Amino acid sequence: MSTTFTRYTVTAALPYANGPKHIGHLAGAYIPSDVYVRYLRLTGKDVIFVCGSDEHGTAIPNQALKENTTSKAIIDKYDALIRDCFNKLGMSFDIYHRTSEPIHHQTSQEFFLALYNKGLLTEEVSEQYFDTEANVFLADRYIVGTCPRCGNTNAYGDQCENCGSTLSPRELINPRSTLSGKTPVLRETKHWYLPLERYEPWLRDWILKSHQQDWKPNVYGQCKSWIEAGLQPRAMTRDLDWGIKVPLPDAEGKVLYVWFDAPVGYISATRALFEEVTSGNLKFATPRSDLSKAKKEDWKKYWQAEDTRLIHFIGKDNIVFHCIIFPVMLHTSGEFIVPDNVPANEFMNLEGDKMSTSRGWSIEMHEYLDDFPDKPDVLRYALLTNLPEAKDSEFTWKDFQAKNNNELVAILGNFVNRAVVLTQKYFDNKVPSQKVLTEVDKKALEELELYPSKIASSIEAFRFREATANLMDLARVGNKYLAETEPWKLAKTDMDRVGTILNIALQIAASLAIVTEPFLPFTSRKLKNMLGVSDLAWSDAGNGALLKAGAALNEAPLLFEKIEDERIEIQIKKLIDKKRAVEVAQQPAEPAKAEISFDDFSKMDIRIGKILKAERVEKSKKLLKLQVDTGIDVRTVMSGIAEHFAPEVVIGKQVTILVNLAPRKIMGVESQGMILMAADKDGSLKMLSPSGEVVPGSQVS
Ligand code: B3M
Ligand code: ZN
Repeated sequence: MSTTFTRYTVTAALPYANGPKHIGHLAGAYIPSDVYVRYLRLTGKDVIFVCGSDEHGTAIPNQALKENTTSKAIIDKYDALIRDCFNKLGMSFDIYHRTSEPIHHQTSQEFFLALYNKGLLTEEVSEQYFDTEANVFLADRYIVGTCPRCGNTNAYGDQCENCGSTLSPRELINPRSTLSGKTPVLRETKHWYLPLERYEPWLRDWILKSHQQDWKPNVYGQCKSWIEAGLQPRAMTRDLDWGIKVPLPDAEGKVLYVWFDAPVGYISATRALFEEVTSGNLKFATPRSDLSKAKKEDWKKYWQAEDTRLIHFIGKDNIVFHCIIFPVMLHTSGEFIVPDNVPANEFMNLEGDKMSTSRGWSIEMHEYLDDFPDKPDVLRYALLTNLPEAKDSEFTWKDFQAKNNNELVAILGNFVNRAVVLTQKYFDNKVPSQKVLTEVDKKALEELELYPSKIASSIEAFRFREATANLMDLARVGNKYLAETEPWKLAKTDMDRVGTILNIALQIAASLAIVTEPFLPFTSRKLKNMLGVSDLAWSDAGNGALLKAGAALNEAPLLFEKIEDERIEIQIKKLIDKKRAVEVAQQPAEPAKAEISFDDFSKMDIRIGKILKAERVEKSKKLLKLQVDTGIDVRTVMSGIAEHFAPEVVIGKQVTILVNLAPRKIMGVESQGMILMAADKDGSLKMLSPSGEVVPGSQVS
């Protein structure tokens, strides 16, 4: 398209505040968007970068149910966690907002009403499951029943976790409500729909015709198949008690669909940014460029002016929402621009398997930062060199280590270090001057000049992997130059020559300080400090005379440090342990045994006893020989708990004992009863002790 853009609105998908986010999310939307925006800022572009927590949808109350707390507590907890991680990883949002904020509720309701008042939404009554006891319509996740495909009796209304089928609540056999356990009834409910099918011609024209060339094939392909499959009306409201109220009189108990309100969140965040900047009260905003002359209403320019370039960074599971549903909303409202590009990434796998927080196979952002707090750039680099841009990619800890040791340390760090340390050694830490240039020098300077535009065009084409590779290649140019010229060998004979070489090496380092900024912002800052430069623009990169002769350099700490095998092995083990722990926790409970009568039960004489003595049994790993005061008598019990409890630990403990079990000979000793234990899912045993000391012989009933 021929539009010339004068400003940019860049968004990164709003993460659901229902749990921690993992490094796959970083690789999908966040690190690429941050590189892009940092680059735009360095080129002097007018750009805002907005993001925030997505705090609605059933994902939030679902998590509250799991953690036995409120939805509000969930969003507060995970918004804070995600916000903190993004910050530590250098995400340079102008604002990181929250969809629970009043300004967002207002913006979403206004948006909905605008469409409603123009008659752009259709009303439809349908039947949905209703829990007559809890008095609510049930979201898909609140209905369980038997899977029609595999017979799993605990399938959810939207999915069976046993066989992986996608389901709808009406397909479940014997549905029951998770709120009351009751069988739900079908009840009529009214919802408002966005008739997507009406926009098919517009979508065909806008996406299939106009963006065939510039959208990534994975994104374009998904849009095409959606459009070609035939678009359907999509409900924009839900029966739910968590979310933004539908602003209509006859919509009691209804909220906006989370995929209606969440993308509007980008607009609300922009409004909030300009409100905060103009009021001087910065709560969610950290404006990165000078907005001091901005007016409150300027947010409109970033969403309504045709010369604004809107770009959404997302993961592939969000394509339909950002390329079809939200654009239709924007377009049909008649007030907003639509995205010019949606450079969605595919998924990043982890050590040979899909990354998944719920299955425990993931590296959460905070887990990484806890273990490598001083290495945000190493993660950024490892992800950038491995982004799932065209197809799914894979993160492995070995690769992470190799990227750090063989590239960041051995190439970039090593080059910068040699240039700076030699300058300290021979030139009192001041930039030496360039004298006569040889062919090798000229070649190095020519290469230096080419790299920034090479990197820039990769970034502009959303090819961040390639851009990162180019960046490291520039450091390679520097290393090669030093290896060829060997200034350390000339120090005795030709100081002019040494000065010229180090000057050129330092010029390359200075350009690296600029071009690393979007990718490795923490490293870039260190490097700039070292070289005593600041406030450089992208256009300064490639300049072979950026550093002036005589300028003083600063302390030169190492930019990167080697990561030893041991640290990597710890991480791999941690991952395996975490997955195992989740599997254990998720094992379903054993099904109930056959029913018994009260008489059956009362035949058992269960008491509280006290262990007086405990000793190991020769030739047995499992048995402890116990003397137990049952209140009736003191008797011997052989108990298979030796692998779980040391004898000295159990002495003096009150335990639950079945006293009228027929005696049995075990390892030649008569055992006169049975100690009752709880077997945890991981196979460990726990004693059943009364919550307060009781008299031995007390009956359990
Ligand atoms: N929260 C889904 C996700 O995190 C959703 C994105 C909203 S972007 C407007 O994948
Ligand atoms: Zn199933």
